[in-house]
Amino acid sequence: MIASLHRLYSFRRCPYAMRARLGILFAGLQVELREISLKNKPSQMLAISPKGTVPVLQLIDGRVIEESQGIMLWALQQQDPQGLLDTSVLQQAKALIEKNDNAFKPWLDRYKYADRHLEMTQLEYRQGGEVFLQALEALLANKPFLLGSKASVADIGIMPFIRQFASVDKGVFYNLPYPNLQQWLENWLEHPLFLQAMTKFTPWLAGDSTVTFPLSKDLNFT
Ligand SMILES: N[C@@H](CCC(=O)N[C@@H](CS)C(=O)NCC(=O)O)C(=O)O
Repeated sequence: MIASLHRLYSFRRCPYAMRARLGILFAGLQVELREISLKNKPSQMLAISPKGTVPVLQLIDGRVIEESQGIMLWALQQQDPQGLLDTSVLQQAKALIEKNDNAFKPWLDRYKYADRHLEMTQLEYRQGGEVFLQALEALLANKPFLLGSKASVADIGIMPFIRQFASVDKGVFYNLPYPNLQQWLENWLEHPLFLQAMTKFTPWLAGDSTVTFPLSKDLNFT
């Protein structure tokens, strides 16, 4: 019998939900997972978060965190064995995540769905997004992670979006002059906690038995 757990509404392919799941994994927490389908959002999720986006975390005490950054930070504030919230880089990390969400993401969406945004060409959208890629490339010039020699919340908060940018056209991405960023992305794609964050779950239906994330067999005791 599983004691009461915080409950995460998530969608596997959503980059915002990925950063929330990465936060939970790096914190070494376990939550109840409700995988959703964006086309058929559960009424239980909409009741606690009417804006209808994932991820949403419902805490045991009833509080609801309905922004991915908030979930990531909350998880790592509970425990942070790898120091992703290192105070020496935290403000810089938050600023970089804001840039990702507010400046880069709109270019990414238009690059990905250029056929729905005919005001500019796909190349122009890609180049708009590359301004952020260039900034990341410069940060990675002399260190393995965005803000130093170890991972910070900036890496896990931004990585899912760079993955999505690369996936629009991998041939194009890997031919861009950003070798440090390409290597950084490759390293993250192979990271055991990222692989764990991408575990497949079938969408939750009322009455299903509790599913945990990570699955108990995958819990890390390191
Ligand atoms: N600002 C939100 C954005 C989350 C978001 O936009 N998630 C997308 C999926 S990637 C979503 O749920 N969209 C609602 C929909 O497509 O109906 C956050 O950081 O959590």
